[in-house]
Amino acid sequence: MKRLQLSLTTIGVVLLFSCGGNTEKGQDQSSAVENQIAAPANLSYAVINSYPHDTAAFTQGLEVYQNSFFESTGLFGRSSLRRVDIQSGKISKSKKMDSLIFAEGLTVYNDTIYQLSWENHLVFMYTAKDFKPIGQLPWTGQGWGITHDDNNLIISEGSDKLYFVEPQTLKLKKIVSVKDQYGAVNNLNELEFIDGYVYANRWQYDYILKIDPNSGYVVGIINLQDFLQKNSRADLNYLKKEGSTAMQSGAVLNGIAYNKKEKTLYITGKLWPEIFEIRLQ
Ligand SMILES: [Ca+2]
Repeated sequence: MKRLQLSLTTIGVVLLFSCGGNTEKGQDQSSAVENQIAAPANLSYAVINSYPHDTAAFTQGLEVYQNSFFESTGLFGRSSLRRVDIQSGKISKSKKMDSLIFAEGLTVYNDTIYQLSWENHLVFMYTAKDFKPIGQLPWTGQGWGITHDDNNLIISEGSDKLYFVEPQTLKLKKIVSVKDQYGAVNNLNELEFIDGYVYANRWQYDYILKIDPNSGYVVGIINLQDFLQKNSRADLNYLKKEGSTAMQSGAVLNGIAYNKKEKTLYITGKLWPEIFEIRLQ
C-alpha cells in the first residue's frame, strides 16, 4: 500500500513538471541515482604464499620499495621504521622512534619516506636509502594511514575522509569522503594505491575496501574474515594471552603492500606471525 501511494505521488510530480524540457521526473531520477550507491563487488582472491613477520611488530604501515618491505610499527616506546627482507622477514635496517612518538602509516614517495604519527601531529621524513632524517611537517589531525598516487600523498585519520596533500608541504589539495550503499565509511586506516584505486583497511573490520578516489565510492571489498586463523601455519595461542598487547588492542588486520611486478598484494596485521601474498582473481 505504501509503495502504491509513493508511485501515485511520483506520477503527480511527473505530471506537474512534464511541460519543462528537463522534467522533474528526470531530476528526481538522477538525485535518486546519486543517493543509491551500488553494493561493492566481492573481490575473490587466492592465497599464493606467506612469509614470516615479526610478532612484536604492531604494524601500522606496509609498502614495497626496491624489493623490500618498508614497515612502520606503532605503540609508545615500541614505534619503529624498518626495512625488511620479503622472503625471510629479517630486518635489514631499523630506526627506533622516540618513546613519546606513536608511529602510524608510511609511504615512500620520490625516494623519501613519509611516516605518520598518531596524535603527535607530525609527519616524519627520511631518505629511503639510509633512513637519514630530512625534516618533519605538522599535521593537524590524527595520522592513521598513508599512501600516494603520482602527485599526491593520501592520508587517512580514522574517519571516512581521505586527504590528498601536496608531498613537499602537506598542503591540502582535496578531501574525498568515502561511502558505500549504507553511507559514510569511517575508521579508514592503512592504505595502498593500486592501479588508480585506494585500497584501505578499516580498523577492526576483517576486510579491505577498494575505493574510487574520484567519487569516494567503495567499489569492491576483499573479505578477509578469519583470514589469519584459516591460513596461518603458526601457533596463534600467543594472541589470546591475557593482558597482552594483542588482547588489549587487537591483533587486527592492518597492512597492505603492492607488488607491482607480480600484481599481488601483501597483507598482514598488527602482531601477526606472517605476511600473506594474495592475488585478486
Ligand atoms: Ca600500504
